Amino acid sequence: MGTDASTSADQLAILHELEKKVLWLASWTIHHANHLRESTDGLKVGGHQASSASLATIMTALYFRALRPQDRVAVKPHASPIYHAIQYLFGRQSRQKLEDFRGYKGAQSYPSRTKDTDDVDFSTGSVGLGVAQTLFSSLVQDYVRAHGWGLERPEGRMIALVGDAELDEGNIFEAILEGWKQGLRNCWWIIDYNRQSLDAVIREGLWARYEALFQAFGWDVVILKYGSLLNEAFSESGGERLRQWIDNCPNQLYSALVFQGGAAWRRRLLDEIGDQGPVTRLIEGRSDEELARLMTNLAGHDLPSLLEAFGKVDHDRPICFICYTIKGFGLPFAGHKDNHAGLMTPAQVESLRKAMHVRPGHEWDKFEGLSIAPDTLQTFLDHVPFTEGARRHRAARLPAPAQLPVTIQPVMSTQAGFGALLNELGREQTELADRIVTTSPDVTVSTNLGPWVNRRGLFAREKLADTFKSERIPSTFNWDFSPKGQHIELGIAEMNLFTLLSALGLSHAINGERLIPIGTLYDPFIQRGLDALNYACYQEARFILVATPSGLSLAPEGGAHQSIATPLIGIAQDGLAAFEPAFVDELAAILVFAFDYVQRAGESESSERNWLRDETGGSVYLRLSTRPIEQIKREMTPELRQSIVDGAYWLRKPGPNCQVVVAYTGAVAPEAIQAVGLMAEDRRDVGLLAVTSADRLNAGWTAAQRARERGLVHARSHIEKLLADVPSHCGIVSVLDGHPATLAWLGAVHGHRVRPLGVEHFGQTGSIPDLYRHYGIDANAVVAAAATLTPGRPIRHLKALP
Ligand SMILES: Cc1ncc(C[n+]2csc(CCOP(=O)(O)OP(=O)(O)O)c2C)c(N)n1
Ligand SMILES: [Mg+2]
Repeated sequence: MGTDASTSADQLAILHELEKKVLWLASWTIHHANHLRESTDGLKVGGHQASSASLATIMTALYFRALRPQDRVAVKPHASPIYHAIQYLFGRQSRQKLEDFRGYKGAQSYPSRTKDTDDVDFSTGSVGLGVAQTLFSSLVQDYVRAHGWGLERPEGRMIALVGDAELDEGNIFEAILEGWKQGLRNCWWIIDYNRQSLDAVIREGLWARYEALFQAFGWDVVILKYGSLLNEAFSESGGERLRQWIDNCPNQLYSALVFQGGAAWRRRLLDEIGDQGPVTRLIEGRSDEELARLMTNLAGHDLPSLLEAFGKVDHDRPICFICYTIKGFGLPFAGHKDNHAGLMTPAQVESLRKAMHVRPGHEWDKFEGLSIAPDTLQTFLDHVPFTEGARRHRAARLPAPAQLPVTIQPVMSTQAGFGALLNELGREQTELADRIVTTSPDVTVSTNLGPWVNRRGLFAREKLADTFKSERIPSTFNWDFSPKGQHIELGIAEMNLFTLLSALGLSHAINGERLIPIGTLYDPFIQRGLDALNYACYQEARFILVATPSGLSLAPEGGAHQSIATPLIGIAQDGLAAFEPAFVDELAAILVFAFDYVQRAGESESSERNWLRDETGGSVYLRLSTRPIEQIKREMTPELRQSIVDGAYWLRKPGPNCQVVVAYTGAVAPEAIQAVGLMAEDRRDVGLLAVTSADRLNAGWTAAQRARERGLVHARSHIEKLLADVPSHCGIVSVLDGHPATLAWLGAVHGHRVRPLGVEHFGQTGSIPDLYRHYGIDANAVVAAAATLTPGRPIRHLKALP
């Protein structure tokens, strides 16, 4: 259905006024941030001014006319001032925040879902990511509706306002391909084809590559090149010649002429196509100002063309609009190739002010200088379709289970445990299980999601049977697709995995329907999609990331596949609670916590128990392994469960005369346990600390210190309590299959000496024992570290190190 057929002349007149106002407010916001605010830090807000002007008309057409409340938009990062200006006119953005643009708690430089308060749908900033996010959000909308949820709400369009240079980012192309595979609908990408990037003017003829590319992947392509003034001129006598000239004009020259203005246009045009006949008349019939206006009347700055193009869409196919625009349109540096960092001088702002009829002191007045009565404008704004309806939704929390049943084999890996746990979940018809969506970039089977997928099926809008099954060819996995399936299979693109997790993990806010997304990949490939992961966390999307195998356990397949830095990513990534369990019962306890944690959205101070702000919730990262290890038969007590979630517990509590503590994380548990055994005769009361989350331990410790510095003298974090009774002369040997810095800080908690063992180099292939010996994280290396760290008699079982 078209958004609406036609726009009346009165409405068009109002939209023209709003277009001017939006450009003024955005320009003034930027000027204010640079020149007028007291706290101006000397860092100029380059980028915004020219980029914003480029999109002013398109965004006016969208927000004041074409959009509906159910539509969701990712706005190109540097158009943020235009976005905030529009929201200001809607009464959803405060003057204070505009005055503080880019300052502390002010309107954000790039639109931010979480930090802005004016209803931003998708954050943008790292170019390319917001664009892809709209595509995946559209797939998630289809997923939700195919499962019969939220059908009472209208379907929205997912729209990205895309910079032309933004299309250089590879993640966009990965997304387009995936969108084609998944039958993408309801997605509009509106390219701001200003033919300029940050540094320069872009290549000639890019539009033709885009057109072919988008069409190849099933998108409609709508090229909006000429505005209504130009189209009228083309129909005049001599107009066709003018059109040919424009079509053949190189981007650089066009930009330069835009910058130079009417007289330069005239000279050039007369030189090149002047004929002393109709063409010359067409040019000479216009003043310099009129000629400049004509030649810059590209469709991206022409409200009637845009309104018509957006209004007449009556289908749900994905559309790429290529809108010709001019970077800096309406401002003095329009078209200049250096304008990305351009800022208007105070004198230039003064002349813009005059042109806009804005009196000094009235710069922020909504209707100042407009020629239509304020009442009429306000009434129009009050009835803009976009604002008439709920936009941000909420969804209730799903009940998370108190525990997860699973049969633990005597020897088992955490990855196998994960598969078994999900298989059990898939067996039960619970609300939680029904809302779980799994996804994986072509490693579904090798990350042990197979049994879950067998139970719950793959998702596709159209049913597609597994031919192997219908042909009765034996296969372990049932690969049936249906609209009720709960696994989204992706191609091998980790960027897409994280962007999809971001979209799934925001479904409660965007679709009002909660999903519990679980994504799996091999741990080293987190780095492949790290910016998209960071972006998902920044948007506060909620998901569970299962990264397996990790560390050296992948090395037999190729030394370059081992992951070293990921435990540090787990510590450093905000919004992501990282765990690395060693045993399957720990994993079960962590998953129980995760199902609840990903749904929390509370506001509270840190809890006195562990000094973590657990009420706010977040996403969860589980670093797992394929290494089968002997499991401990034990009862899962509430205390143990809590300690696992808090990040550590004593597997062997150190005695009062303890000389050495071994602190380990993850798959090296057998080595740590063995080392403690080997030392027992020669070192007293050795302790063994199982660290299930270096991330949470570290965060709690930092928070407790901060609390004490603020006067809360009794604040104690979990790790401080655990290590409180360890004598100060005791040494700590820490060990993990990952970077040693992950646990090295443990010594700073109470001043114990630490020898951190871990993996710093990569590239070797071999069996796990070979590699643990090679990198010095086997039992012997732990014993050697302990012997060196703590005085005492030689440790009998120590062998010479290689
Ligand atoms: C991933 C990433 N790399 C680099 C940048 C820095 N950057 C910001 S805008 C920009 C150029 C954008 O050009 P375009 O998309 O054409 O937008 P325009 O400025 O023309 O409006 C660059 C390189 C960024 N924001 N994100
Ligand atoms: Mg550009």
